[in-house]
Amino acid sequence: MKADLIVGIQWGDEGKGKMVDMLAQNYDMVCRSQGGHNAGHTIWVDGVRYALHLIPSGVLNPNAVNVIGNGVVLSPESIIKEMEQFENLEGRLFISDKAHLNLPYHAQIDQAKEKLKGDKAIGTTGKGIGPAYAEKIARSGFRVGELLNPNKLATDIIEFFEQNRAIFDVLEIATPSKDELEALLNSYKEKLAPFIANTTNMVWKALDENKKILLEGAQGTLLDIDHGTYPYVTSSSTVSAGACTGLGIAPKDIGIVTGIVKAYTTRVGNGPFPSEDFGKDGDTMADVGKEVGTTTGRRRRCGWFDAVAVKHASRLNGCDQLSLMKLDVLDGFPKIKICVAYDYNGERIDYMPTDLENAKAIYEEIDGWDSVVGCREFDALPANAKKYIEKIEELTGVKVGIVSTSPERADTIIRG
Ligand code: 2SA
Ligand code: MG
Repeated sequence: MKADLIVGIQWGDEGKGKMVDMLAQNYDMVCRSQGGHNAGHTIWVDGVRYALHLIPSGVLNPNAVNVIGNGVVLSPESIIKEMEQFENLEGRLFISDKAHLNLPYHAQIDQAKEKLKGDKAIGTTGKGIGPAYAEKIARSGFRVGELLNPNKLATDIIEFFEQNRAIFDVLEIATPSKDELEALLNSYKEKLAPFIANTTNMVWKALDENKKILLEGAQGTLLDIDHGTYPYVTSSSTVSAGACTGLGIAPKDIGIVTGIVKAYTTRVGNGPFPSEDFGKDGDTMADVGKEVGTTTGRRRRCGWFDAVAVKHASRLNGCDQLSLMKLDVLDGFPKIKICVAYDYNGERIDYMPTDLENAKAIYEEIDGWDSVVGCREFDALPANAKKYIEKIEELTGVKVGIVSTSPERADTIIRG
């Protein structure tokens, strides 16, 4: 059996949480392959709020096994706190021994570098994601498996600080004391050792045994380190191909790819965003859509649906279908704009240029609708909402297979 994949198509926060939570009920295994605790979503079950950052969403399905793959950067502190929300995780949660550690000094480096950049700052979550991946690529990082030998790891980390003394001095980051570091790493080992595993073999076995596997993407395609709006991106491969390297599976192991898109667009952090709306409409989207980051509490920038970007991202990921989220947030707008092309240095183009900051959105407008809240069948939607969805399909060339009409799990249209 092949593994199904959920991927964010815009700049993150598309509403993957709702979809993954819904779908996780039907899967035997749910895997994360990239990112770290910069990701975040909230899930409500029976009136209880769960905040997830690193633990895959399958944790709320007692029968699912959850895997954190080698492509993730793992903050022990963050995951230990997250784990406290759940009981009996042993045997249901596994962390790759090859995942890289995101340690407290990575967040210090991240924040110090952002400060030095001034108005050129990326607008990171400040969680140390970039520095942890930078060390991985520079081959000087530390991996989760090394937590099993905490005293040796402490020695190696202190040595790393000594080798990089000049850089740490500029960033005003002190070398941790050996005793404190050993105590910290020992406490991580105590909590995490039962969960550390060779997850690659586990995923292969599950594939061979025809288990149903869901691959859960974090952040979004336009934040991809290679294909996103560099340098205003995150530091991992957020596209579907990243799930292969981030878990150790082959491209042919991937089954249905569902791209999650919001019915409008949002972005947190800096960087180009051609269809951003700086007026009243953008504010309405932010208010009605409660567009505030779950990890950092930052207000998200808002704008119209960018069909050029979604078409581009759908191709990168090989999307079989799109899942259109938060359609209800557009309720009551008299006119709805949709970005159909860009004005790029005076020329009309229908593709995403590398220097997106030089692209200006060209819009088409359609008439709005009263309300889609609670619609559970395509035919129950107002005529203009149907037109909007069909327009998206026409412009992107991808079928909209799922439509979400409220935050409620049941308020979802699944089209046959
Ligand atoms: P980083 O911290 O190095 O990954 O930041 C680099 C850029 O990636 C963006 N980024 C995100 N964008 C949307 N959602 C994310 N997760 C949180 C959430 C964000 C939050 O789910 O709400 O709570 O603020 C996420 N993570 C990283 C980031 O804004 C930078 O543009
Ligand atoms: Mg989020």
